[in-house]
Amino acid sequence: MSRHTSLIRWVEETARLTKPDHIHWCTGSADEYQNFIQQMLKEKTLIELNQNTYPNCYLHRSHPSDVARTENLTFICTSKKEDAGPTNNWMNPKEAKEKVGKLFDGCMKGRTMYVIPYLMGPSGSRFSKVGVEITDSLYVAANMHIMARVGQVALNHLGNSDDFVPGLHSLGDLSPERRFIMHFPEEKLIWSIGSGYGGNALLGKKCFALRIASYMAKQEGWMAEHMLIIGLEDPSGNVTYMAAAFPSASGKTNLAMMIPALQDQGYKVWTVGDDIAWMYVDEAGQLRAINPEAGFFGVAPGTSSKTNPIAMQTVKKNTIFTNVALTPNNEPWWEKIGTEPMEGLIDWRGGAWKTAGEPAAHPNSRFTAPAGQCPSISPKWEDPKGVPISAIIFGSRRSHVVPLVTQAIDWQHGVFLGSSMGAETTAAATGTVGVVRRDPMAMLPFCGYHMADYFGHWLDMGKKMKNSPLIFRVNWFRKNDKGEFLWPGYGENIRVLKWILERVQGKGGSRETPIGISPALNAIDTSGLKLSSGAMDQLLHIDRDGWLAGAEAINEFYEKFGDRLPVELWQEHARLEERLSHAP
Ligand code: GTP
Ligand code: SPV
Ligand code: MN
Repeated sequence: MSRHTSLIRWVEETARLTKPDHIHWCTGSADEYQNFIQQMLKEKTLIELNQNTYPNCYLHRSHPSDVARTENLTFICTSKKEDAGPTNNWMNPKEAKEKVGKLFDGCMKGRTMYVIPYLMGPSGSRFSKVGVEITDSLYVAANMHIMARVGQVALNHLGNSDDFVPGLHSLGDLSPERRFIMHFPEEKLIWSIGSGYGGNALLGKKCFALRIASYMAKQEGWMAEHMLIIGLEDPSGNVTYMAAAFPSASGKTNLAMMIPALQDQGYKVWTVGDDIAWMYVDEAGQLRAINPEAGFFGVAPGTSSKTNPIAMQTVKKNTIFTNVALTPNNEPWWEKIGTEPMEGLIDWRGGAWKTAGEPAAHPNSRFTAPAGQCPSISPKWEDPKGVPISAIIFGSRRSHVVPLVTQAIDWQHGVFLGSSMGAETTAAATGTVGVVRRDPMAMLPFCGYHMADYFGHWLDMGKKMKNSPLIFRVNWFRKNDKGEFLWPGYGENIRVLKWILERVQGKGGSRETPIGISPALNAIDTSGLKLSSGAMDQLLHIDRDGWLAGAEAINEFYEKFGDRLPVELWQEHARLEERLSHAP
């Protein structure tokens, strides 16, 4: 099927190593997708959902020990250890290949090997890139059909070039003892074994579009970021594009599909992407972004027709659900979907749900749905030139200290805000949930090289832009003394976006504070919003002691990078401490 010699050679070599019974080259056609579905139904790795209410929707249950990304088993294998940096796990490439190569040896015996050429980014865009994933998982192949542009479109984009990112994936024996997610950025190669879940196994997503792509982006002068992209339409009909980085399970999909409150004022949010942005500076010095993905791999729990009606409509057809619960009516169910758990509910493991206190759906259960069927999808989502970005937003879960919104003083201060962002951990990765760690630009688990060089790259990119986007820090997750969220979030977040838009337009009341530019009193539109008394004050309050402790945590984090940390960031750190020391 393919005339690409290096691709064919890699497929043959891989087949010799993994020894599959059959090789299937994916065409990406609708028929092929249906064949995959039928085969999984037969093998019982997929369950048919209620075809009247959820046409062409299915449920998959992953192995109970394989339900989230495993950061401790994810490695950046650069030839020099220092190039991976202090925030990544590192293994010597030769050692990695020996160790993991043994696991791949014969791992596909009795199985079919699927070869999936795929395109990340719109067809016809010079910023799109080709990957080829080899996998022995039909679930992965079906998900890739939704998440990327699969088949001939990718080979056409490749043309006569050999420039594709190879990714080898096998379920192996699914044992966490023999699970490795390996990246070889210098060769643009990915090897993943022992997991069938999400970002561990759909190699176009975090492995290619972030870890390998961030490395390429640094070399080639562009940016690969863990960001949603939206167009915010204002009452006059103008659309302003924004990109926003939040850590995993911290609100990107929700913000990207928001139905804004303030309906009477006529704001609308258009979805361009919900997880990853590839950005470059155009000839005019304008930052532009494309969404490299073609689908959404979104968190199910918490999604309801109240919080995210657009997502609820998006997953009503052609969707694969993973690790959600199942109702007696064969419909998907999860916590906070909007209905109470019912008699006969089957939990995510496939047993009768009875354990009160235990969630029926896994906290990291997900849906995979085609982006094109999202009711709020932007008319520009496949524009080969991407969309112009006017604001960059950093956000994370912080119960305390971090106010609802702060504007950075300038690009350099914005890079400081992003690089020093603290975030509470979530169920999207294995490990403890709710502990604060530094998660720079929401990229801690996804940067394919030394994080200090990544910060330097951000500073350099700013210098290439004519009108660099304004940078903001937001926090929807601040809590009161009773542990309740102070801010209603979801559609009400438009009130913060409205202020951000006003700042972009040179309006919007503001005041200087030690941590940056805050909204002036009453500059956030709270019309029609029922907040408990004093909530807004608490949301915007600058907790001086909390920030001094925060500055100390940043100090500790920055020190890990030694001399490699750009001096500009130390400067910003010193300025923050200086301003705090003068604050009342
Ligand atoms: P990844 O796909 O892992 O990268 O996650 P994401 O950043 O897209 O997060 P998502 O939008 O899926 O939200 C994750 C969880 O946070 C869901 O349970 C949401 O209901 C919840 N959430 C999202 N936005 C808000 C908000 O504004 N306020 C509150 N309180 N919760 C929110
Ligand atoms: C994330 O964890 O940020 C995700 C889900 O978007 S996964 O594809 O598993 O990385
Ligand atoms: Mn994500």
